[in-house]
Amino acid sequence: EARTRPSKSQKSSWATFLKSIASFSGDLSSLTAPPFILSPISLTEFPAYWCERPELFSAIADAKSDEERSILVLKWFISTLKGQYTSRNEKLGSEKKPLNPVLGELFYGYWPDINGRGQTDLVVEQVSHHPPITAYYIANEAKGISLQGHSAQKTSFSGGSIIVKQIGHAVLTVNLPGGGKEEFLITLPRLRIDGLWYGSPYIELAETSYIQSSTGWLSTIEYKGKGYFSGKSHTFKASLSPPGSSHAAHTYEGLWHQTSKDVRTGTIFTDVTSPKEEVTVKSVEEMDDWESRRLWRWVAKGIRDGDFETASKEKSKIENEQRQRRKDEQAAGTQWQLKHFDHVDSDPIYERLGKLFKANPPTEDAYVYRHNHNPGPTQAAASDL
Ligand code: CLR
Repeated sequence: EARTRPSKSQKSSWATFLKSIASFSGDLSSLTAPPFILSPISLTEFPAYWCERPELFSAIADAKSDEERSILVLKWFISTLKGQYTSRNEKLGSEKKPLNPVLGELFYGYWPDINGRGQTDLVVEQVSHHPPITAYYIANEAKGISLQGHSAQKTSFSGGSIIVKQIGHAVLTVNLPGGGKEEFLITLPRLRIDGLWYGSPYIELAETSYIQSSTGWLSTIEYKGKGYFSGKSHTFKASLSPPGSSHAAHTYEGLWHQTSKDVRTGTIFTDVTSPKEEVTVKSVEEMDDWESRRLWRWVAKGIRDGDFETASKEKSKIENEQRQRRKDEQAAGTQWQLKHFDHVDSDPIYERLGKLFKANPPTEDAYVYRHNHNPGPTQAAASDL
């Protein structure tokens, strides 16, 4: 639980790092950061944040109307934000630089079926290394709910903060009791990484994100930090409007990392002050060589033990192996085959639902989960990593 406070010698390496990000824009993952800011966790683990309150995810299936379904989706979404954006500060002392996944890196897990909520399964694959893109599929089959999405980032530096534009989107699909399905297009907020001067970075959310249902209901979520709506950090306001109307039927506001209220009734909307439920994974011994925790095992141990020499030696091994793999593929004229996802240049769901709220950009690519996957020949050689 020790809060990461940089020492004197760390301060000079931090200053050098800050200078390098100030004159940089694009892919932060490629910058070398000072050891004290390194996290032992790979970005492929992050999609698990979507389901750390599994009962809110499964509850979406029990909605009695389109309106109620949109309310429950918004409630679940807001309740994921604390985990997504503040959990490293709680666990590691500050926001840190995650391990940059290799192409083909995998992360699997599940949340068990408790009290009839159904089991929820998670599949994550690193689908690109340059630029880093992570694809995920989360499904509660018993309840007929799934979330498919991908995540990439564009970073820039402004006013002493790192600005992170999230690229990618998620689609939540709900099978309806009477047959048919409802889809929700979820766009992602912009992040600002503050606290850089003090060497203890943390995230603030900014601007607006949307959840557009195929029924027409639309949630518009506005994010503000210190000194805006309420003067507090991590503030949001959300409004939910019915099909074809811009007049809100419901508005909610509060702190996404604590509680929020229904503005009209004054009742509690979200409350994330109780503990969340981390994803269950196999032990490292049982994992495949491409699974994140096994792949990064010795690097992560080095970082955790403060043995950065071992960490960087082990990291170089992985990177060299990857470089060799790319060279071999080039020489053989072959291409890396994704294991669980198919890339599409333009996502028809994004285009169709994005139009309803004038999404910008009007079109985006997507990684579609391949239900009956057939591991390609490249994966057969995975054990020689
Ligand atoms: C990934 C997708 C998740 C939400 C999320 C949370 C934190 C973000 C991360 C995403 C992407 C990588 C990120 C990270 C915070 C810091 C880190 C932007 C969007 C960058 C690469 C590291 C910056 C280094 C500083 C801490 C100095 O759903």
